[in-house]
Amino acid sequence: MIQKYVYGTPFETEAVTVQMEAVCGAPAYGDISLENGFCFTCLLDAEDVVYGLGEANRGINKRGYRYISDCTDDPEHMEDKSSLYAAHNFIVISGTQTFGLFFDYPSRMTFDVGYTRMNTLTVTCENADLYLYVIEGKTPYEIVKQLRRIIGRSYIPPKFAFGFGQSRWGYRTKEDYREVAKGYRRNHIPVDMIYMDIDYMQDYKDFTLNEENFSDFPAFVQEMKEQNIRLIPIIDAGVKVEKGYDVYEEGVKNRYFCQREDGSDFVAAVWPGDTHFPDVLNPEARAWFGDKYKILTDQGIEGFWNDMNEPAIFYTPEGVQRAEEIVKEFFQDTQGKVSFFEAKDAVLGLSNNKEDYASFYHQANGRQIRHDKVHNLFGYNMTRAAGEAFERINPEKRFLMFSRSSYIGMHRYGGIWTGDNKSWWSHILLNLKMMPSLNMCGFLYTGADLGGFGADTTRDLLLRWLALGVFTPLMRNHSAMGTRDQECFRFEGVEDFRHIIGIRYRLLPYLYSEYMKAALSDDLYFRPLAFVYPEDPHAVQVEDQLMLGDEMMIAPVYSQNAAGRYVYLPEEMKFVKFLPDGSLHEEILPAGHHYVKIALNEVPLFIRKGKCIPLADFAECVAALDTEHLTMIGYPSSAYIMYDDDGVCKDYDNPSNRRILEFV
Ligand code: MIG
Repeated sequence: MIQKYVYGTPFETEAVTVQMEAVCGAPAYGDISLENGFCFTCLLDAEDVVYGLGEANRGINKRGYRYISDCTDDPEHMEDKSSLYAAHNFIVISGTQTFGLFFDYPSRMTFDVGYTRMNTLTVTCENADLYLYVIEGKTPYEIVKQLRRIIGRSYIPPKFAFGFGQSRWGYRTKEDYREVAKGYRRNHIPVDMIYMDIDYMQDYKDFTLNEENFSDFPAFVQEMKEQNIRLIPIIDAGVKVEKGYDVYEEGVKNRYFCQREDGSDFVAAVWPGDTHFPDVLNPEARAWFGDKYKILTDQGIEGFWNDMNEPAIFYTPEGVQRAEEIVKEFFQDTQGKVSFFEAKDAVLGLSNNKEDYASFYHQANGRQIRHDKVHNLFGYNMTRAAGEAFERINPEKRFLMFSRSSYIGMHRYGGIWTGDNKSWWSHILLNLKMMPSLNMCGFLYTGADLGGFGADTTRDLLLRWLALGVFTPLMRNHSAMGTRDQECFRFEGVEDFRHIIGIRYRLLPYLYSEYMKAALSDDLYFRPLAFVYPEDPHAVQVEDQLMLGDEMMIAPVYSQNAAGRYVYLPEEMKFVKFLPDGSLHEEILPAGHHYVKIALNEVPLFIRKGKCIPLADFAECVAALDTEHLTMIGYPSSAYIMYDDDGVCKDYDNPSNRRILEFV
């Protein structure tokens, strides 16, 4: 059962798609105070577990820390960070009392999950203008499914998006792209997508191509497609201020950009230098911005990634002025009234500055609203702009779309990648832990930058991370400019990379099938073990293994120089290892703890008792996959219902999409 409560005058975020009447009175759980903004508190019993918060730091169980929903471009994902790129305000308390809470509030919100006081959950925000959805159910899993039912179906990408993608910030010319394509195809390492980062654009102008490097772009897109490789360009939030640039001119003329209080267009410096932000909260401006994607789809592009949409701000002219005064004062008199630290902070604080976010406005829901009051909705609505435009461009066809910033509701229009992680072993584990939480909030098409974005990767780190990426719907190797080359073919022993990525393709019929089943029934693709084994007291402790679909459990290796790892099996399972010679190691393991050996060039998985999964032959791209001739692995005398379709159209409910595969 779900009850909706209303406080003050909430902003309509359209996170929830089902019409519901708000009820009066106090929720059955916790206490609410409206004295100083909004404050929800409730007591937590010692054994209670708190799930949710989607893209957030730390564990699957969120207890013991403080998380702040405040979409931020911060590439340093250290353990002490409380805000990342997204705001997913859904939590489930599981224990003595089991209930879910979705706070539909588009600005900064703090979740103190036993941080200030170990036994207290406190959720606060500045303005008491929000909807609160209180969800009751027997188990956390049931509660999650109920939330999913009211927020609308998760985004479904085209099937090619389940292939492997290579990305790097710094590819500049056609030759750069050809070299990557060649590196993969010559080495027979499967690949389906190569991502285009900001350097493809002319002066970082959205929807343009560098004139010198990308003459006759449609022919180049075609050239890549002939190798079964799709180019996936990035789109940034800020539109460059430049006379004569049509997107800029149209936006200014039609008042489609966010404005300052005095009505002038707000200026934020990002990659292109000065930019204006399209007012994606205004439906008319959103439609206009979305239609711009057609400039690229008309040239054969079938997918995009939306970046910098927190929105990230390097600095503003006003901010520079503020900082300048402080710094000047400091330099004039280093012993005087401005301290060194104040001066330093004035410069470092130029980016993503609170004051800047409080100095521009949107035209939304028929009124003017200051950006900081709806800050967490920008990435959502930028991606919605694209998603709604794709429906106009070609309603029959699926496009690949994922975003950096997001809010619940955006899950209907695209997936997400988890932003600028590092080539750190701990970030493999963070990647793993985020996945089920993201699924709970509706984000199914997700993945991290495999190998790590910042810092130099190592061969073993990349291999281990890929062995997790095999299972994440978005499987992309991406790295930052200035870091060590990270394409798989740059390393010694390319056969190991071919093998591991090849396993992705061999498993793809199953992974795609489970993704589609999850999306079509508002279910989870990744589940914490405790969702599947609620009666098992050990399952809830496991944060480094996940259930994938109904048949599988995964347990990747995430420590350097480890020859294997410990796993916990809540029930008997079949341990399957894909060995580098193409054969399988299969072994039935009883319930309990085990140490399993897993070499760097092996991919482990576990099949649940009495279940089976299909396996395809190796293929170098999704188009070459033979989904007719599948081998079954797992427990004999079982069957699997496989979902499959053409991967392009939206004919999801066609009964012929489902067939029974028997493992005799
Ligand atoms: O300020 O486009 O998260 O994936 O490579 C950095 C360059 C901007 C941040 C994204 C990253 C991308 C990078 N972008």
